[in-house]
Amino acid sequence: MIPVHAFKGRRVAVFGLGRTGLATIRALLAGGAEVSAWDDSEASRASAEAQGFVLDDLNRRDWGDIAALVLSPGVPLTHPKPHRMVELAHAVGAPVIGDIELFALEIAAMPAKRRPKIIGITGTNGKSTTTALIGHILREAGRNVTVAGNIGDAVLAQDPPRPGSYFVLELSSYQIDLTQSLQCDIAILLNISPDHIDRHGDFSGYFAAKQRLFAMQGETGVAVIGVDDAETSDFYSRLRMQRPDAQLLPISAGRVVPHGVYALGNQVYEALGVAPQSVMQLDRARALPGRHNAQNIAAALATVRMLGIGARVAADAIAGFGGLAHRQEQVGEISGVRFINDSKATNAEAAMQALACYDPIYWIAGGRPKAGGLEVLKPFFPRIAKAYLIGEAEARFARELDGKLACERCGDLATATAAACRDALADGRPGAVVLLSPAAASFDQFANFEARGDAFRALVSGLDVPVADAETGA
Ligand code: UMA
Repeated sequence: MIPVHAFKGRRVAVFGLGRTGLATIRALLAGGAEVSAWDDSEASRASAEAQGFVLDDLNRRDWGDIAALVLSPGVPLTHPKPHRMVELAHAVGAPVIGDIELFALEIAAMPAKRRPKIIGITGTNGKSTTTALIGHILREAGRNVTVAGNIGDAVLAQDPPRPGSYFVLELSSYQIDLTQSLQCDIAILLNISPDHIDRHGDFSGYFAAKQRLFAMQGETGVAVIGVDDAETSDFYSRLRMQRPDAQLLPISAGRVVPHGVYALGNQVYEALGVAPQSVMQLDRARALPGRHNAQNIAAALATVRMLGIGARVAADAIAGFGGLAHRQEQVGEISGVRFINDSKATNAEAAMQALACYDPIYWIAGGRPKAGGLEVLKPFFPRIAKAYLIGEAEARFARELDGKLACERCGDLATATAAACRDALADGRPGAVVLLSPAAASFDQFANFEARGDAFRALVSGLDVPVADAETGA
């Protein structure tokens, strides 16, 4: 845990008792602050109390002695409307901040030579993969690395930074909204498309949150920016004008970008001050297929090259990266048929990324359907040998796919996995994958997307395939 000393001797309100809130309470107490903590949910409060935390109903207490409110990122700050806690804090003039800000304050108070290097990654898609990939490359290069943030582990729950260490932080727009002074040595914006609009009011509010990561950077900070969207490309141009002396690196997954890193065809090139040079072949990165991953690779490569990692070391580390669980994660192979767990794809746009990567596909889809349907997936239908439908979405998906794709209504994941495996082995087509990329939420049959992916992994490892089938693919 990283003790936070900024509020030593003062009282801080902590609201939200999930991963962020509990780590924050521990860090503040260790740094000598007093804490009043609360949560709307009775279950969260009971769980915190069972772990020994002493709570204080922030709805009922006098806020006169509260020096700051630390809000968990999932609690509305401004939209659809500010949470009552935010209004209570505003009424007494207490700043509303997040755990990343507490981390930033702690780092800023350290002597310069003890400070870790901070790499902050944001964007709509690919944040977790890029964060994990940068962490992996740095580790492979022998650096001391901590990976934390939106990827799943609260930053304040990590071991304190050691001199010469690296903190690689995935930062959501919610977290950036609650951060005022984080100076990233390298800040990365991968891409932007409408997301979380409910929490930011509109697209410009959402994009503004992402841009603040760069506004907070010091003069020496490096910016790595994906220029494949019109909006991020404009942002890059504006930043270049505002900070003419700063190191700005454009990255692209499809076109040449001078002074940047880009993927073209099967190659990744860097043009960092000298003539462009090919750094690696994309198909070496087996766990990172597809154009979206080419963007993640380019961003990671640009970042680690700025940190002095050799091109060959970086390329070898990327090739050896195992990928993240539940995101196009290979969980088995039987007679050349690969089984891919993409349970994180809870909507059609996310499933599209995986469908673009394989051919032929035995596609397991369904769960609790979301608005929008499967229309955007139409260009990929020719790659799909057959769809195996499950969950609450079964009837709706079957109607949508009727006449366009061969479909089997399977009800549950176990039935779908067995049926898809049976057909893929029987067809024996080269390159075949059984792909769980549900294009729907998991909550109808599982606790969350992780539980659904874990169930798929277990089903694949327990597949009862007759030896003759497995050997001949017959
Ligand atoms: N709560 C209230 N009132 C509210 C809302 C929430 O009391 O109005 C309470 C809940 O009852 C619960 C607690 O707040 O007890 C949960 O807080 P939280 O939602 O902020 O969750 P944490 O466990 O602290 O996890 C957060 C991030 N969650 C969100 O941003 C929603 C995690 O990102 C992150 O991994 C973690 O901090 C560690 O940094 C998850 C996420 O879904 C993966 N992120 C979104 C995304 O990626 O799309 C942004």
